[in-house]
Amino acid sequence: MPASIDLYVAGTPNGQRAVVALEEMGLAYNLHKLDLAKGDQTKPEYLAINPHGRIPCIVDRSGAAPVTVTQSWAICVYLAEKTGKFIPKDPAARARVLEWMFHIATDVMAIHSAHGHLQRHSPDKAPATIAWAEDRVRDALAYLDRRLEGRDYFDGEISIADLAFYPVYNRRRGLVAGNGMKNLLRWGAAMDARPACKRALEIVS
Ligand SMILES: N[C@@H](CCC(=O)N[C@@H](CS)C(=O)NCC(=O)O)C(=O)O
Repeated sequence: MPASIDLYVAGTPNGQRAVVALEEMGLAYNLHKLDLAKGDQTKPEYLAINPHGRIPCIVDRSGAAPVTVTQSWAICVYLAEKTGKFIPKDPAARARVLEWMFHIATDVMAIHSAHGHLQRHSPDKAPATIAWAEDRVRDALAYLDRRLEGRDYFDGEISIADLAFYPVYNRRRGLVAGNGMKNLLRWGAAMDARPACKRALEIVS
């Protein structure tokens, strides 16, 4: 019998984030891999599900009416609330987890993506611009490293903030190790040791 959640995804950090959440929360799902290079995300059948033509997207048919959620961060929050896992119930603790998750979603992810784009796709590959962006990524990671001093996770127990950052960390292992960010390395080793995290990166690599 098919699972009640359909996941539309590709092997990017944003896509992997949804897989990490589903795998860590132990939810069954039907995997639909899209080939972004071939433009699967622009086909009418996919645009009928997510008119923005982006991955990831889930459709949860477990309730009276289907629930469609786009935006990998919103998917993490939705699944955490659905399962009661990886998000605290106490409002103050919950606010701190969301604070860290949205810090990563905005301040970290924006420059991570921009740097990646400049490096791989910008026509002029201007060295000074790329160096500036890399420095900003390093600065963003260094702040996370400082946050993890004396802490196992971004706030309290492991939460969606940790799950959501893991695919970005996976792409930035070189920068983290190269700059001796020991707290992030310790955190990364703990995340790497989680079977669900490992599985997620293999499912959509
Ligand atoms: N903020 C969104 C970003 C979604 C997004 O841009 N997805 C990219 C892959 S990482 C995509 O679908 N790109 C296809 C395209 O731009 O045509 C999220 O976190 O889900």
